[in-house]
Amino acid sequence: MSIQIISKGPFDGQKPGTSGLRKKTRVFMEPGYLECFVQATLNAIGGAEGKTFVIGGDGRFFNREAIQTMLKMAAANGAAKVIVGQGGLLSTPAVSNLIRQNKTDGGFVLSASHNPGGINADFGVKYNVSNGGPAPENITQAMFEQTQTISEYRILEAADVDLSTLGFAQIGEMQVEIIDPVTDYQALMAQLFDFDKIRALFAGGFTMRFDAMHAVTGPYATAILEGALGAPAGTVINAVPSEDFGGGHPDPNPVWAKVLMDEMMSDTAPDFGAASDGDGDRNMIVGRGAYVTPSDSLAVLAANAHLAPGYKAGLAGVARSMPTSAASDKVAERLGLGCFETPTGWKFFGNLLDAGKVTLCGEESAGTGSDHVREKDGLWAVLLWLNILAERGQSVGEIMADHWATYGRNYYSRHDYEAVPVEAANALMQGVRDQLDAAPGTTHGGLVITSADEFSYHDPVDGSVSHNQGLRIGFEGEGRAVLRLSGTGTEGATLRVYLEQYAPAEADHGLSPDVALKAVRDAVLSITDMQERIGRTDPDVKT
Ligand code: VG1
Ligand code: CO
Repeated sequence: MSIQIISKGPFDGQKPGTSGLRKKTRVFMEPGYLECFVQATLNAIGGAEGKTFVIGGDGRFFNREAIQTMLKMAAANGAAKVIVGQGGLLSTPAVSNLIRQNKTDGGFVLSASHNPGGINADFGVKYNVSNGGPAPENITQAMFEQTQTISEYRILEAADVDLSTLGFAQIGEMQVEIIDPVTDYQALMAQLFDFDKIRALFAGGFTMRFDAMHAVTGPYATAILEGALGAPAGTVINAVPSEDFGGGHPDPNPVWAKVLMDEMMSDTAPDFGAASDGDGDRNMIVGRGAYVTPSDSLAVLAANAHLAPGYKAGLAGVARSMPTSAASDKVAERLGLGCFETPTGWKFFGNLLDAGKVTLCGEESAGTGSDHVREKDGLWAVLLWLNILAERGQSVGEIMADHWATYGRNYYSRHDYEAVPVEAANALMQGVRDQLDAAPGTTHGGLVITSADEFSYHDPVDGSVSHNQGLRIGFEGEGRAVLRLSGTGTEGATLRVYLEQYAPAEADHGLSPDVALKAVRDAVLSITDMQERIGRTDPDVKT
């Protein structure tokens, strides 16, 4: 076995986006591409000599090959040990947990999350640091600089490791430990939640459907829901991870999880429905006839988390990403909890969690999590909901109605415009940026603008500042619109428009979101000149 030092070839600088580096699978498969990005990452963290890592992925096409390459590179770079999930599988929250539990130096997740998988679809690599969370901005910046200057990568010429058998293997001087992907994660969940109470709920006839969307949560949900908690077989559907997620988008929202949504809105709906994404860090929550927006879910979890054993002492605070609705702020305000607004992307929650300033975090894109790991965690959110349902003995619909009657309702919707030509998307954003200063006091679509700015985040823990994190426009009557460009797309630009309208506790909470948000949407179409700028006003996906 010999270490090969291979020159970088045509690899160009690459900047990780909102959540790691995401590209077309064929790009990652080009000779040297994955290798250069991995080497740049190892260089950026000061090398791999003597270090320990966790590696696993969501099972998409190219997952196994990429892991073999990365193991040989870790060995050639002097790493002491790598922990890998059996079959190459690990969910993002499971990786975060394993990094923390084993005190490793970091870990890699191979996933493009909710993006589709396959040779003609997407692949991705995320690097997480020793606290278990996504690499913070100073590290992603160092990675980017390395990708621009890298001249060679190191790889061991060695046979592939058999990832199908649990136990230890050796590759050069490096030890590889192949572990069951579910065991440690399940043990953590059993500590946080009242499994006996949830088991009794199912034993009493409570029904549920969990759509794993052919992605990584299948084995986790089957073991925990149908195994440990005794839910009937068939509760978990699409439970076997497939390389192309059954040809769909493993994105847990009413559009991509339509089959589940249709069932939940039908006469034969089970009591509770949920879904999760490709790498298991997101969740969708839906009751019988009652879809719960991710922003509302965060607020309900914040108001009720103390009902679960892991949170019975109460919460230190709640953080939400800036585009997420202010529903959780209303809860924090009333309960006297810390309340934080961060840029999009889980990496911005890490410092707040490490400093003990917040216990729960959430994003409007269906990511919810707590200080139990340093990632969002889909199945965790589902189990917390189950624990709350078991304690309260009410339906999801009743819990939502009660929540709105207490805190008011933040009507909310995100409209995505996909594959917009990059120049047109940038021009639209710049057009709005140019109006920000003069906007307050002006009227658009019949609404008076009360505030307008571009969000900069000042991290209260380390003092770092992140600029250009989205355009915010506030309207009279607690309406709000946010505009930003996605950092995870792989084709053109994706423009995200986030619409919000608050209705106080005593107001009507039964409007359809489209109706409640019409005025804010009209204002956005006006201030962006959307038809002029991108030639359309109808979004591709509404969630
Ligand atoms: C999207 C979401 C964001 C999320 C990110 C990664 O980013 O909006 O909230 O953190 O995906 O999620 P963007 O830049 O496309 O809006 V995922 O599940 O990697 O893990
Ligand atoms: Co994800």
